[in-house]
Amino acid sequence: MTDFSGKRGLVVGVANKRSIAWAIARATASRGARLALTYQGRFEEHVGELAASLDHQPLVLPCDVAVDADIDAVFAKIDQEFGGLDFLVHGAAFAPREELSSPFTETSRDGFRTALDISAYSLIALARGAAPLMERSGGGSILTLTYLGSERVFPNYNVMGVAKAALEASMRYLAADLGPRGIRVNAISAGPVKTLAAAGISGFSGVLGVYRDRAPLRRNIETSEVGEAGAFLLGPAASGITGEVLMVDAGYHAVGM
Ligand code: NAD
Ligand code: 0WE
Repeated sequence: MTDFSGKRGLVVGVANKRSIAWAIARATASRGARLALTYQGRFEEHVGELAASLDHQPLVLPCDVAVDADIDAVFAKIDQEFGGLDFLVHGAAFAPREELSSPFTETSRDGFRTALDISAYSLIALARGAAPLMERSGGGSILTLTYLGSERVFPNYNVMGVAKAALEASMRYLAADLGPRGIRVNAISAGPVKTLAAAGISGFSGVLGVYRDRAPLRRNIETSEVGEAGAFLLGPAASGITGEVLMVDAGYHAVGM
């Protein structure tokens, strides 16, 4: 089992205990990592309570990933408190609600901009902030969360599918750019999980049911399984892996019918 003692990580995208980013935070913190958790304004209380439940008390910082000054402040604080950074988990995604229920052809310019800004560009901005701290620490590992809707059409996933395609391409370009500095960049493509982000999707139980019926493992995944795979990609066992999308979806992606 990977040891994260002495490792410092930043986790972006925890809203509550069901968040996939929280599962990755737990998997690394339970192996000794010291964490900084960021929250989006309205989740301050929830994230503060979760943070208090970890072994090593994490830094808890506000960060709206659409705001460059927020991102700058996060890395300034991490530099000051940790003096470096070993890993980054990116789990922020958002598209305006109406974009996930209207016909795709009705995607608005503003909805497209928001979805791509929050869900894809934010990885680039966070990687840029993290890179100098990681380089100073002798390298690092960056992990983002994606979904199969980047490659295949799922009803109503719409502009989020486009944003995830941009996110995965950004992940590969970052891997190429940061690899020479010892920084790896990867993604986990998770199967559907009933998180807060999913609760806002009408027909989500239907998606869970289709996966349960058709996935090779004949079940849905647990967030803890994404946590374990995340700890693998973030840790030394994955030292030769970068620019990769690891499917953690009970095998659903492999099936044609
Ligand atoms: P979640 O709601 O727990 O997490 C989404 C996070 O995005 C929240 O913490 C929210 O605060 C954050 N966020 C949104 N806008 C933000 C902003 N402007 N600034 C900062 N943070 C912002 O849901 P989740 O399912 O754990 O989602 C985490 C990631 O996993 C997302 O990238 C999502 O696309 C991906 N994913 C989810 C599923 C699923 O079925 N739940 C499947 C595959 C991939
Ligand atoms: O990435 C996601 C969903 C992300 C998301 C969710 C919301 C709901 C609330 C982004 N923006 C918003 N905006 C809101 O207002 N997933 C991978 C989960 C998901 O969403 C689907 C899925 C799956 C899986 C939508 C349709 C079909 C499948």
